[in-house]
Amino acid sequence: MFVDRVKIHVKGGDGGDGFVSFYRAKYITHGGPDGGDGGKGGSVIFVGDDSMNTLMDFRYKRMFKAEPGQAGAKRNRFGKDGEDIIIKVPKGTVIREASTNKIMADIATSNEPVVLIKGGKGGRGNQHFATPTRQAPRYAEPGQKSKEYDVILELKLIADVGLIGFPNVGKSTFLSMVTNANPKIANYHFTTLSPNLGVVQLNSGKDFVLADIPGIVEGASQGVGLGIEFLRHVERTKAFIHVVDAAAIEGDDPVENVKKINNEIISYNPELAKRPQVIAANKTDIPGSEENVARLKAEFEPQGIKVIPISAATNTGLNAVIEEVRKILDDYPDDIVFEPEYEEFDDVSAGNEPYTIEVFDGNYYVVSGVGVEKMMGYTNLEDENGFAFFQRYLREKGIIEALEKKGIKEGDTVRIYDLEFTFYK
Ligand SMILES: Nc1nc2c(ncn2[C@@H]2O[C@H](COP(=O)(O)OP(=O)(O)OP(=O)(O)O)[C@@H](O)[C@H]2O)c(=O)[nH]1
Ligand SMILES: [Mg+2]
Repeated sequence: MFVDRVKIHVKGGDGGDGFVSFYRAKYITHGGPDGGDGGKGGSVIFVGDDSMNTLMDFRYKRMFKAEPGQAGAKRNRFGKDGEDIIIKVPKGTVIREASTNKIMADIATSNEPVVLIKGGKGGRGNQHFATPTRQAPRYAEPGQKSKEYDVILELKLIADVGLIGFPNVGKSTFLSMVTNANPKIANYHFTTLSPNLGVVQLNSGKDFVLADIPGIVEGASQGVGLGIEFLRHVERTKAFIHVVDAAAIEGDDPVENVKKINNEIISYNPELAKRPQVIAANKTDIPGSEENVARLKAEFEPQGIKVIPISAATNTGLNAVIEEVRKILDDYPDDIVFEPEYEEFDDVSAGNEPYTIEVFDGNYYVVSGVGVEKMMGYTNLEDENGFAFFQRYLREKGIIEALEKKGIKEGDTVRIYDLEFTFYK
């Protein structure tokens, strides 16, 4: 079975919490802080695998979690790092965030692993928070939370050229004649039930991959039939061979048929209008097809689309089509890769990020939350202006007010991730 779209759940490992403890031994009553750091959480990593052709493996297993980091422990012991989870997918798999449908990554051609979700950092133990005035800190950093998402995996086959056209026009016959593929061929619609790939081998060594895209009918882009399931596979192809039945065996008009298929493709994805195509006017071994070939030429050649009469069944004219397509590919050397559209903080609607304030010893205030952490990443706190900017942010977000409600006084300490400062009005 050809499975090319699945929804799965992925979760990064949270960082382990830092630990609060104090050195204890016989005769030593007030030992220094010795709470160890938490371990780093595991990351969610995707890698393209040449031996996979479908997403079938994901039909039964849908939860993928990296291991969390372990908490630190007394006597400066570190928590163990969580293991990464490595998810193998066929090359050509696009990963989308399910609720926004935005592209997070494209596991296209590279063999490099892609980190989709980073594991959370481990929190630091209380030994890091001792200062001359605070020798027994009862604060340790919590582990950083990682993220989790529902994602959609979508396989977009990696083929250079797509064979498109109505059912029964001879696409599979074409594929079988010019490549090593061995598809089923029969005189009825929907003989081919899933996309097929074949390699066109050329003496020049400039081989290319050809995909037979079945199932495109009128309305396919709106979900009629199975066509929409297969349309995604034309998105990476750099050119189309548009096969049409020039003998009009089924009585419909070849010129209209070409227009209908092109409309479906463009309404599926308007970008596809830019892909060059060659029209392969097939079944010209059948008498009476000359007139339709002439009509196709009159209609499409003025638009710059070549019409080449062929007979796939008798292997006539196929080389001319291949040569024409090879020329087009020479002008489009790069693979089509989908750029990520999803930003890590997209899920946080600006302005109402939640934050938390914890109070230790009545004078040590710890602020945390994804919004503040992000803001700190944006600001250069070493710089005076940067620090003023950050203070303004705290005021505007109501964090200063919230600290005051919790009872903060002048001279108390505020800690926000790596930043520690004394509170003054
Ligand atoms: N006379 C003639 N018949 C052909 C030619 N090419 C294909 N056919 C016949 O047309 C019918 C359909 O061919 P297929 O290659 O299965 O067509 P397809 O476009 O792959 O069809 P689906 O998989 O159903 O979408 C078969 O009976 C073929 O033998 C040709 O050049 N001349
Ligand atoms: Mg077929």
